[in-house]
Amino acid sequence: MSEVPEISLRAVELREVALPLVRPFRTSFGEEREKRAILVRAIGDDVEGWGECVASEEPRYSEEWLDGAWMALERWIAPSVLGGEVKRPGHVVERVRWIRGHRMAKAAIEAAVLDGWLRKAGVSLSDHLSGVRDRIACGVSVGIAPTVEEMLEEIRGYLAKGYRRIKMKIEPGRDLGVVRAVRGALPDTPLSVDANGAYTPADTPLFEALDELELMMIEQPLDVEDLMDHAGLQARLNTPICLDESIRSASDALAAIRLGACRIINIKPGRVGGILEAKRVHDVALGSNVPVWIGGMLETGVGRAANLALAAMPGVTLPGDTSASDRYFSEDLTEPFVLSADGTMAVPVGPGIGVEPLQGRLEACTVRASLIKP
Ligand code: NPG
Repeated sequence: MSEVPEISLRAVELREVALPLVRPFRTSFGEEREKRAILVRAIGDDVEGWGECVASEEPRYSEEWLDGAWMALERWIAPSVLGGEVKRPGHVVERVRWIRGHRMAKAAIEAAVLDGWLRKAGVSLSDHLSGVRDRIACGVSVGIAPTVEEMLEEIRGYLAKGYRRIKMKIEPGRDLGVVRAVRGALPDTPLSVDANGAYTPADTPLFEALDELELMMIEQPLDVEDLMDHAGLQARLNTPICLDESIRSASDALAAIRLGACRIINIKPGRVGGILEAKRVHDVALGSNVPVWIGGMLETGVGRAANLALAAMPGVTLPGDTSASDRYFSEDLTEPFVLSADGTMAVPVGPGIGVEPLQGRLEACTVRASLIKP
């Protein structure tokens, strides 16, 4: 960036939004029927920026949950950010460093300040992250369905739209049989599975059986804390293990790679505490020739736009859970993101994340709001 702009942050607005999902999303953690998210608006003197907090309603995916993130933002994070000068996005990280954890909440405010700062500079997030592509390949994540037939019907619908990879959620009892049936019906489709940490090393024979099914990857088979066990399992499998929940920072990524705990990494900015840390995870992986892809947390258009910009980075060589708006919502909060028939989506080119919530939609979806001033 030739000229470094500065912003002067005046206030932070939080909004909780609720949007019905087009179909329930079931994982090994449970089922979601509605998307609830906290949107953060960074209000500067002459510019505004938006970020989305991906904490779910219940602390199942990680320790964070929506109401806890709201409290952390309101009580600690926003006041810390507003308590001193924030002129650049890097200042946000410095100001909240004393607060332990709460990565998803911190990431949302960093994203909002980064968006405002880039809007002022007239630079897109993708350019800021040294993105190398203007369209990205998209995959789709398929929740656990009551029957194989229903799962296959949903998968065929996504393939007809052009999605380039299908990720199936698995849980104990709904795993090998379903995956075998889908692989049998779709021998050439790029398939992966995601266990969200639902298994233990005692399930190694199950993974050895899945290893025969030519999957692109097995995502987060074991517990979030078990890097050593993942290394032991990876040594027994040809299929790459992809880590998601276990990678909470660039330093976790380095440790996992050095231990041989994974051969692929899923990057989610919320999980690692921000877009800037997500870029560091990418850089660590690229330096070790470990492919990465951008995950998804059922984001509205605000979070999705940032994910698409991240997906333009050079090391993101696998299709992500960066699906089109209509996979989640009949009406998004922003102008919808649309999949092309070739299974790609355009990276936003406007300044910052390149999109904003539509005012009417935002008002209609808001369930609570809070304005935090210094
Ligand atoms: O397409 O945004 C999407 C969803 C992708 O499967 C997906 N996300 O474990 O990665 C995951 C899962 C998830 C969703 C986790 C919501 C937590 C909350």
